Amino acid sequence: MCLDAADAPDDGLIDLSDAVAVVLHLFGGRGPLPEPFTACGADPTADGLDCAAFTPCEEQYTVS
Ligand SMILES: [Ca+2]
Repeated sequence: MCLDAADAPDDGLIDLSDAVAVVLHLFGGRGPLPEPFTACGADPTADGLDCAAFTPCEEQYTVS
């Protein structure tokens, strides 16, 4: 499970604001989501969320 991947605005919480951020990005003309948006990689922001594995990136990037 990769909770970091669900934290769209990178605020360290999983809540409705994540869905709103994605909708605004896709349909509201908002700029890109926080890094590592569009790429595989670690979340550069320290927070309480973890990313043990993210299937689309498993062969490209592994968190140890
Ligand atoms: Ca969030």
